[in-house]
Amino acid sequence: MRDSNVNFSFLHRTCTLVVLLCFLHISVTVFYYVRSIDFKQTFLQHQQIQQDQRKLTAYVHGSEGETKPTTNFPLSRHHNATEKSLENLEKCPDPSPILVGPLRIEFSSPVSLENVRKENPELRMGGRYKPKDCIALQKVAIIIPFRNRDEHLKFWLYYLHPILQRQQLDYGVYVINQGGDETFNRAKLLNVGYAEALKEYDYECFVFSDVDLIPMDDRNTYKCFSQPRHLSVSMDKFGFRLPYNQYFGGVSSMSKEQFLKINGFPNNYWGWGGEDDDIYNRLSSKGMSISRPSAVIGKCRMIRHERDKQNEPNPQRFDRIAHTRDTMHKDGINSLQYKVVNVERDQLFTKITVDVGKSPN
Ligand code: UDH
Ligand code: NGS
Repeated sequence: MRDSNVNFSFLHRTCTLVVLLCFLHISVTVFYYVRSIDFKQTFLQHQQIQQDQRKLTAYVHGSEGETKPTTNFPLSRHHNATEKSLENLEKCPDPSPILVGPLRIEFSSPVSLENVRKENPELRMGGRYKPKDCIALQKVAIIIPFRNRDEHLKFWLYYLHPILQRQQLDYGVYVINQGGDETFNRAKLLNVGYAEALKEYDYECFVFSDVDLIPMDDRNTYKCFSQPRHLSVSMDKFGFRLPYNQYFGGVSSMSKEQFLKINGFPNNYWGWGGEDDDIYNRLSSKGMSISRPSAVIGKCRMIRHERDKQNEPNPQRFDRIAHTRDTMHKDGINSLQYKVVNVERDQLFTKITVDVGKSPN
């Protein structure tokens, strides 16, 4: 009897120990299981934050017109990440360190716009670009007066987009197409370009470029200076020199302030000639001087062409440029009237077709 009691007590203790051990084992297992879930969640959260920040950086570099990425993350976290990305961007160096200098420009083989689009993948709809890694020194609208010069425009886009990107500008290309077949009016189209570009973005600088002029050196930066700038100073067709000292045709740039100081450009020069001299007169009457690159950096090529239809020499031009000082305050950006007929947004440009009316004579 005593023996069986001892056996029972031994068995009881053994069982209690086994139960305790099992309990301990389960507790330890549960403890580690719970910890592993915790860790997994933290890891996933971390990954999600990183992803979120990446999206945000892309957004900061993206277009103003783009829709914001929608994420479910708290606003405060977004906010911090935005501040950080913007803080990290510094102003682009001036001059741009990625310029290459003299360029070979020729017009013998035709250009395919599809190739130009492929070769410039960083362009955004409307011919817009800004550098990814730094804040561009200037926001520049490039305005091209246009009608019926598609082949020239292809060369312009082919050569200029890579140059403008190397110049690290925050830019947009606006082709202002005169609709209808009335006499051409270059200066009025340039006024329209100024007004339309400003509706789209807070541009501070305006470059006015003929469609058939290509710079031969990318150090000729398409931006604005403390004085109005004449950029096409050394054209092949003039033997790489100025045709006369006051010449302001071809390609020029003006800040918004400079442009407004002269009340923009004249609207009443119908046909070829004189409007660029009128602009020169406006600038000099306001005490401004013309800034220019050197004859070496300012070299450019013109695509040879015949005189366009409906752009005959304007017989009134000499009389008009003799009276710029009297007329400039009532004829200019303050009296501009036109109708937008169509807007086409391509990866390489924004083409705005306008009705600018016709000459009263
Ligand atoms: N433009 C057009 N379409 C036209 C007329 C002018 O797009 O029908 C634009 C274009 O951007 C051009 C600019 O306006 O580059 C200036 O016009 P232009 O090229 O006619 O002026 P330019 O002084 O030539 O360069 C004048 C004609 C020269 C004829 C020479 C014949 N050998
Ligand atoms: C001047 C014209 C300008 C013109 C310049 C160059 O005579 O408008 O020639 O012309 N001024 C007048 O006619 C008053 S070009 O050789 O490029 O055709 O820009």
